[in-house]
Amino acid sequence: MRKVITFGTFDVFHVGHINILKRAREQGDYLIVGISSDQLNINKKGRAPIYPLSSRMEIIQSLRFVDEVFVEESLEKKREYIQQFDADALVMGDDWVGRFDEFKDICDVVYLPRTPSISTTEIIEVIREI
Ligand code: C2G
Repeated sequence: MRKVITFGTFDVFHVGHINILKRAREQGDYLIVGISSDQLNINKKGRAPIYPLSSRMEIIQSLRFVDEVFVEESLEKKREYIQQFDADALVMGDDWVGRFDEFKDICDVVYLPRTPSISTTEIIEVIREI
């Protein structure tokens, strides 16, 4: 069985998230998703997520092409998570291209094209202007 791991905040869930998770699952037989903790999102983006971790986890865990979810506490722990879950491939959107090449010694590293014209940041901005 080929295990795939991916990471993200998946805040204000949208079709771009669906697309990356579906395609990540197609890279193998079992998809594990590391979901950024609220504090990690504050560190990464300078603000708390709109949806708390528990809601983001519930949404992702409910998808038929996701097999397992866990909390991503730190960006620095990727190697540890890949090994802990025995992942054969790490999949990320191509906004992260090159950033995880250091893990090619323990698994395949695959960057998939992002879905154009949609992002959580843009959704928040549109709502703000209403
Ligand atoms: N994504 C996508 N298309 C979009 C928006 C997002 O393919 N239009 C992908 C991103 O490339 C990423 C995943 O969806 O692979 C999750 O995106 P975010 O929630 O924005 O994740 P991020 O906060 O960048 O966290 O350790 C890595 C980080 O935790 C990734």
